[in-house]
Amino acid sequence: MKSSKKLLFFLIAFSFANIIFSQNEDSLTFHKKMEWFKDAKLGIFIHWGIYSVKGIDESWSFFNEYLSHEAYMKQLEGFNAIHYAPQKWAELIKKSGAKYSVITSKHHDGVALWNTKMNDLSTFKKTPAKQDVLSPFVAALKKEKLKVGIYYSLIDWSHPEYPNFTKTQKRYKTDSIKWLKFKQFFQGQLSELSEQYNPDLWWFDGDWEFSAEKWEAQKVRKMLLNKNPNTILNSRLKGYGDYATPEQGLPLTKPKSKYWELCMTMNDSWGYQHNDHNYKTPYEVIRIFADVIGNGGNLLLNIGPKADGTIPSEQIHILNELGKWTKKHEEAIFGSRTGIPKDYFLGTSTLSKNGEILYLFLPGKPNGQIMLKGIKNKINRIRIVGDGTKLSHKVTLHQYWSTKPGVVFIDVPESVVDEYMTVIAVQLKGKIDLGSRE
Ligand code: FHN
Repeated sequence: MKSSKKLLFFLIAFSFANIIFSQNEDSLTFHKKMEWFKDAKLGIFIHWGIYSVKGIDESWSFFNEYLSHEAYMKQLEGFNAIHYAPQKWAELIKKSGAKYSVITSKHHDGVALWNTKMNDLSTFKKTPAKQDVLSPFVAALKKEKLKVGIYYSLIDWSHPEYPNFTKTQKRYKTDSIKWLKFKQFFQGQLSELSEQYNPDLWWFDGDWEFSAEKWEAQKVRKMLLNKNPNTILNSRLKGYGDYATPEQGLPLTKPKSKYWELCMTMNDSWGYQHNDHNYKTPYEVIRIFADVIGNGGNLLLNIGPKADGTIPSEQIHILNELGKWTKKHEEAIFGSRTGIPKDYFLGTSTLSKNGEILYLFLPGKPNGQIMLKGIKNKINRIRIVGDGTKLSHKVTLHQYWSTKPGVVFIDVPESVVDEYMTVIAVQLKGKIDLGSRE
């Protein structure tokens, strides 16, 4: 082959390899960045703002014109945070087993919880709290070695240069000057948050009101990743995010996105609402949490502190009960991976990262033997997680001449059952090998 042809061949081969390598390197870098999030399984969401003063819907109450914007903003006068104890919050979150927390830095009402220099609408400048309540909480999370998530609403229905105001009133339809000024404002706030807090995770909200182009979503992503290439962005940046964020609804099947997080309230409200007593029980929260991790997701469980900075006792109770259960069963939860299809075990399951331990989640009081099908591996041991008790089992419907794996029946004595959810560890010989579904 002539040398010119050799050179051309080499250049084409090199550039092709480079694209593949860089793409692989991009995807390798991306999945490495997501590793802590994939392992974390549990985060605590915090909706804290002036809406806790009256105990009304965050931002939506004036957008939906249940009360005037003026009446809504009067709540600024009641936000005093006199009992705010960020270190105690962080310790409570850590005790729940959560590995990260996401706090509202600014909701759609435009009230910043940090001392933003971009405008005067903040807890620091406009409330009796007279403090930047964000910074001490971020510091407390870092002290507890928890990952920091910052929630930021792209929508700002209070901002004079934001087009939308309430469901029937718009400030303007099209005004390039005003929109340019608003973009400079919100991107300036993001830059402040990025510089001051360098969060591990950005939880955008409100992207639905405009297009990716209008939000300059690609530029925003680039700006944040330039500051910290390892930071993670949720899906609510119009397609420029890293993971899916189903909300207030349990996905019936495993979401398509490799990384996903269900955000959920403990009662029916994001912020503190004294009239909302419809709390999920610890059992219901644990049951939902197990279902989420069995499908490879994270649960972002929300709390809504009061205007004085105290966390409602019902919410503390749920966090404490959840913490007892996650502590006991941590090996089956944190760092686990998606479980096996329901054809093989009719319930929630997870797998250890190396695939050699199958965890079966048994809600409430198991009724009789547990049945497991289609596992080709030899079973070395079956035990109760968090207690070590060995369980007896039998393999039946397995002929020596057949390649069909048998059916495993596991005895679960009453004495080892957990008050919320019992977890069984099935230790396999080698990485799990599922027989065919036929
Ligand atoms: O409009 C908000 C709502 O107030 C709340 O903050 C939730 C939390 O995920 N996000 C938006 C609705 O999807």
